[in-house]
Amino acid sequence: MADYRKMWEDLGMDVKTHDLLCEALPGAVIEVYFSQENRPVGMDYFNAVVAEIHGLRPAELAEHKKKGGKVVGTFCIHVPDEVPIAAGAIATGLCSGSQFWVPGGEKKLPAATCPLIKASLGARFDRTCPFFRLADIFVGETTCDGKKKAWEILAEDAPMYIMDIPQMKRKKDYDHWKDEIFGYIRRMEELTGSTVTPEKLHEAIVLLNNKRKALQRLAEFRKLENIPISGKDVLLITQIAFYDDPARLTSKINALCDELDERTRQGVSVFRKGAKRILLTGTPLSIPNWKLHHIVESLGGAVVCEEMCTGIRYYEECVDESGKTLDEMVTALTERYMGAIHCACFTPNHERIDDIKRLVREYKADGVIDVNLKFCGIYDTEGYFVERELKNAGIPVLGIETDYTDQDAEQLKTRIGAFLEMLGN
Ligand code: BJ8
Repeated sequence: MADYRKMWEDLGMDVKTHDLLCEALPGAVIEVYFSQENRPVGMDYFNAVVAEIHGLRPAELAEHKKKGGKVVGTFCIHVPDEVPIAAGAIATGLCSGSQFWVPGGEKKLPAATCPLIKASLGARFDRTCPFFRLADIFVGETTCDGKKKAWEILAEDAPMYIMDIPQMKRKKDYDHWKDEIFGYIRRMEELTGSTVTPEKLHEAIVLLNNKRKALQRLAEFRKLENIPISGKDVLLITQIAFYDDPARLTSKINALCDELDERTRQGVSVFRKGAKRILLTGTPLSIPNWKLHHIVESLGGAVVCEEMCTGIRYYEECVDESGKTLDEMVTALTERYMGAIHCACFTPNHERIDDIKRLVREYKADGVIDVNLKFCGIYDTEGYFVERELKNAGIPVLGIETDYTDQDAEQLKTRIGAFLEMLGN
């Protein structure tokens, strides 16, 4: 494993944390979570990327900065990565999924804040995540109250740009989001000194659509009776897609899919026959949050789909590539980044429930687990409709609330185990 201590020092970070991660990550991550038998060989790349998450990709970002390039950190899938890419910057997802950063966040935020927000602030203020040190600017959005206020605190320590996402999806809301995307283009041009031309924006749209298409291809394998890859592996790949180089990642996913094609021809499944198929819906599962997939699949179930931002919402819809002018392209981005994402921050949000029902059919799910991160009020409240509508449609559903600690692992095992048993696992 490469030594990234020098880079950590240069970034003003705690080298002891670096050593701790070096020791803990490969052991804890690969051996505990990803040591299933019969894993596709194509997962080796993703293992390496996650095992060296504290250095491998950050070193590439540092290199880009040395050459005068900029790095843009984002927290939400409503924010179009095409814009910084078209301006010559690197866009990287920053949502944090580990308890490791939460106590740092609690120094600044009320304890009754969702762990995703606390971990994000903790990672920045405690100087324990290189991505949070390498970003030249953070792009926040006004999706939920916790985030809105957290951005004000983060702005005391780092340059922030805030995008105002509407709460409804009326014509004037689309117009507003389009204006916001134009504002984002101007801010990125100012940051990088490069103009976002129609040619560059088109290139960025195609680049990211290719990533989406590769992820869509991967998801198709989960619809099969014999599923050649675990849900945990697909989740890991999706999480890595938020920060890895998009062109390289696309080729690695496609290479893995070629291997999965061959497995499919041979009828290989990583699950035992009759494993109950579970769809997860709810709040995002940011890296390295694999808790629920690990529990479901260790108990003999198969996670076949995530109706989440770290799942189908991230890649199911492509951006229309037919636009010729900047205005047409920004309209296409508006449609994709507002119209096609059914986050609980919108009211009403019945499209999300329609999506879940459709995905249950497409992925032949036997049951749904509605996951809520503790203190996320909007998803928790929307759970009322989600669970009622699924029950009315005859779809078994289990609602759970969790955080990043392992304190509830035993309780979750019992509840999820009982749910799988009820489904006939
Ligand atoms: S589009 S889900 S990535 S906002 S879990 S921070 S909502 S209190 S993450 Fe999200 Fe964009 Fe929506 Fe997706 Fe707030 Fe809830 Fe925490 Fe959340």
